[in-house]
Amino acid sequence: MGETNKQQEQSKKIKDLEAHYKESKGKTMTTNQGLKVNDTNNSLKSGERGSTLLEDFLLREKITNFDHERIPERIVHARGSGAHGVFELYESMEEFTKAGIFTDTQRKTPVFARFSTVAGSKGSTDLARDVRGFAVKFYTDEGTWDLVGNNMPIFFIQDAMKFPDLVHSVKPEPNNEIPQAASAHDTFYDFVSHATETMHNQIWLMSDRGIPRSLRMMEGFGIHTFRLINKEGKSHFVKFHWKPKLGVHSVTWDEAVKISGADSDFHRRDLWDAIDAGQFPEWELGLQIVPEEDEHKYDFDLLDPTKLIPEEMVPVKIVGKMTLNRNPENFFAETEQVAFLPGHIVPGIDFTNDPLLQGRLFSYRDTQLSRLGGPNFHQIPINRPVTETHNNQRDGLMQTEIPKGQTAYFPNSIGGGCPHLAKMAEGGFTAYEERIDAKKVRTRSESFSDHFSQPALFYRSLADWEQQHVVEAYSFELGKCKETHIQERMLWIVSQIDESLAEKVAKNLGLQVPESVEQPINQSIGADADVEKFQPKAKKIYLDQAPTLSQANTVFDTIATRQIAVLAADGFNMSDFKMFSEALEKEGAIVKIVAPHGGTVTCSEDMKHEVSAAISTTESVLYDAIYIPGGQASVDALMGNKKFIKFINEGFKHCKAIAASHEGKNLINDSLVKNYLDDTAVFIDAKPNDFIEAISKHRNWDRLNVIADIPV
Ligand code: HDE
Repeated sequence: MGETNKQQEQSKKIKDLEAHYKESKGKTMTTNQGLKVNDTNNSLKSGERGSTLLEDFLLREKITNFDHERIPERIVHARGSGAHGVFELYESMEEFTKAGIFTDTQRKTPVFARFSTVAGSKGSTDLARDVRGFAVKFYTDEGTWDLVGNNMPIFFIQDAMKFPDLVHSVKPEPNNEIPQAASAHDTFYDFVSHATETMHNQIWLMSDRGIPRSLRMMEGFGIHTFRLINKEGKSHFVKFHWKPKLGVHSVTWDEAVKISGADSDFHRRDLWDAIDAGQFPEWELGLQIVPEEDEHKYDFDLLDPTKLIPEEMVPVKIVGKMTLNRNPENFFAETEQVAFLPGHIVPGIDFTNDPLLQGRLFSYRDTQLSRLGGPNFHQIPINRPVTETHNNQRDGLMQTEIPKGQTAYFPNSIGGGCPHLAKMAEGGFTAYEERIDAKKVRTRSESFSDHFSQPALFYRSLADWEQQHVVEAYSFELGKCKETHIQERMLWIVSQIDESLAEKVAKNLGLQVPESVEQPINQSIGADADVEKFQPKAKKIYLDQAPTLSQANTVFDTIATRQIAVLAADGFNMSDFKMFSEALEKEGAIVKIVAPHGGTVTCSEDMKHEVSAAISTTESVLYDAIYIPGGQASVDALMGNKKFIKFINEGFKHCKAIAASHEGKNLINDSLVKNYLDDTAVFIDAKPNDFIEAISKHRNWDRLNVIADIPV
């Protein structure tokens, strides 16, 4: 289906937005009151060299507007990137839900997605080790549904009450506002080491999931258990999963650090460029459905947001696809002003008593009131539902609608009883009638007390290279802590997940794993809580391994949108270049010439080719693979610039595929790669297909075991 058709399908929201777009091309400049402006360069003065006059309303309007351009950044998830798209359903799920979005396969539901880092400020780097937000606003015919999730299937804490503590601990420390966008500091590990419920999300954060290759290559999760409600009012538990068509891939920490310097907008740019080029990112939506009767069947509590349901126990049923096909017109108006509320659900979807979810239902509306300035934030174009809205809520800051009529209350007769209520049969929302019979208590359920079985399952399920990355991540993060008692406390806690993991990290820190620590958890429960109930227990093994948790088992069948650096200078061999670039581009990869200088380079057939980046302005970490075509003059020129050698060594160290043709191998022979020519992702005078196959594997992680000696 072509782009134009797809865009027509999401036309409801686009049309709505179009009513608000403003195009200044060909227009005369005016003030906000519509006055035509004759001079916007000079203020009104008492004489050519005199002081500025209070009378100057043009200056005042321009400057006051500017003075108020910023709104408070989000307290968490401040840095984000958004895009428009469409959701299409593959098959009706009416057995489980009456939600139109899950029953009407003809429907193309417009969506707006926003991806974010959590801890950093709005201007921080994309490649911080962090959880990523994965929030999707579905503009459905029954009202807006916001699925506000993350790229990891579990959360740090079990109760909303602890969220401010968690966030205060990970944010820059309050005395000196250091460090920015980083969990590697004392306050974070002080907090998490006292609240062991955090350990599951904590170890996911230490894994490669914390440093994605692309926002387009991450999974998304609703995390909480929600409910689906069908026409008969029957409820099923559900967890929501987004599966990227490009697979789940990450960079290495060394790359993440370097990307942050080379291009701190790496993820934002990658998303924008892919959509701009028509290579629309796609995710399939999957449901993990559990019958109500099975609520207590598992070794963990479905209401505990620090637990996932392994796909090996309850498979994910793929039900539809989201395609992001349109970049925003204006970052502030759309990506910054979009307001997601987990409380935005539609008939057929409902909440559970997950105590974290329950707290979120309050927090998000509350935060928008100060972030977006008042109760009318739903009238901002990006937040407007595609359905009509009518109620008796009135006035407030920035009311942009003009409600007509004499009545703003219900019930009424003067207004003809309008707006009237909707029966359930007409789509009226009613909350799921859950039976409640309980005491009012301030406590934690004992069924939430197992903090280590799932982190251990996660670690056991990782491939060797993934485990090695976790060791390195813990060594880095704890190594950055200054307080030895916090490092030791963490080592003991990590040993509860996996002893060998703790031993390896301890060795890197130059410390010992302690035999025990004081009060592992009681500060995180309650002064009078029965601490014994929450002490670490023997881990439950309900699965030996859950292979779906490992990125080693993701999709490896495409090189679409992969960035290939072609190292070339004047005189490069055109037939080599043509053979490789055509084969790569046929598979959807992006071929970019990296040359000793900017502008153009001339090939062996005397044609000029545009240079994508001069070597002085780019780094290997911005590419997925490297190709060096032949051509003596070209290769001689490359060999004269040591940065090309660094580029190759570094690409090799980061386990990327490297290919060279004819004289191109001389450059390889000048690099440290010459010692590893039998590597399965190094190709000398090979066919493009072998190279393509290696790129589709993302990285040759086996290389990690043999290349420790390459300094970069
Ligand atoms: Fe959020 N979270 N959160 N969160 N969250 C916010 O809302 C909050 C939680 C998530 O792109 C804030 O509009 C509390 C879990 C995403 O605009 C704030 C609790 C999950 C985004 C807030 C949580 C998330 C936010 C800041 C514990 C994954 C960005 C600005 C009860 C399921 C959405 C805003 C966007 C944003 C509060 C826990 C995901 C402060 C109190 C669990 C993706 O309201």
